Amino acid sequence: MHDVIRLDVKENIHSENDHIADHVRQHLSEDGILVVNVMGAPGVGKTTTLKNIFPHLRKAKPYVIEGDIESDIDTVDLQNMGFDTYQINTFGACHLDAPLIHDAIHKMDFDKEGILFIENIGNLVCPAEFSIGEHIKMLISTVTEGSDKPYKYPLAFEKADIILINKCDLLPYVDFDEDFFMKGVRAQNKDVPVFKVSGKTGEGYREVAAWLESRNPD
Ligand SMILES: Nc1nc2c(ncn2[C@@H]2O[C@H](COP(=O)(O)OP(=O)(O)OP(=O)(O)O)[C@@H](O)[C@H]2O)c(=O)[nH]1
Ligand SMILES: [Mg+2]
Repeated sequence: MHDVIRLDVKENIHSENDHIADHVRQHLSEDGILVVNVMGAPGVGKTTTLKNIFPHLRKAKPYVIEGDIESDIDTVDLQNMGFDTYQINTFGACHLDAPLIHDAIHKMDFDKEGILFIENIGNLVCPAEFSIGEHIKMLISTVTEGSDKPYKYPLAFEKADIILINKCDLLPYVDFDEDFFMKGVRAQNKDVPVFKVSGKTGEGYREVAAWLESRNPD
């Protein structure tokens, strides 16, 4: 039988990631680029949200980094619409990290002040734990996911700077309890702004775009 040795680990396991994230944030701030980390479960409408926000941006040029485990479907879609989009594939990892974003931004050309939207891997757990150099964490939830998500996945809701409730066109067809959802959100995050949107009707995105454009990348 071997002796068990206890080791006190004093260094934060995220410290190297956070150091690179700070560098990414500072670098892009100096270029006048606001960085938005777009998070949410698979299929909540992250890419749909980007497509709907972009036409409402009055001054900021949109840039996109698409994070997927595999495939470039969303990137090809956005490039065909004329948006500067860079693909990252993690081939297994369930979230993006700061070193991946650091490499990506050095391959991109930021020719104008704007907003870099980083669509994280579809996942309501891991992305919330890693800083990737963002100024804003934008969490997308949907009425089809159910109103209990803030209670079951609290970290994502706690860390969000803005929350969108998407697919509101489907409210008549699903049992989404908005009061229960908002009670769960407020238990984690007292002040976060919450916007109801729909990629089907286009409602809500003008207000989201205006809110984003009112933020400073400092
Ligand atoms: N009815 C309805 N469908 C929506 C809405 N938003 C997105 N969808 C549909 O939901 C599906 C997923 O949308 P995406 O925008 O690809 O979702 P995503 O979060 O980017 O998905 P991943 O990148 O795979 O994680 C698509 O079939 C969309 O057309 C909405 O507001 N209402
Ligand atoms: Mg997508």
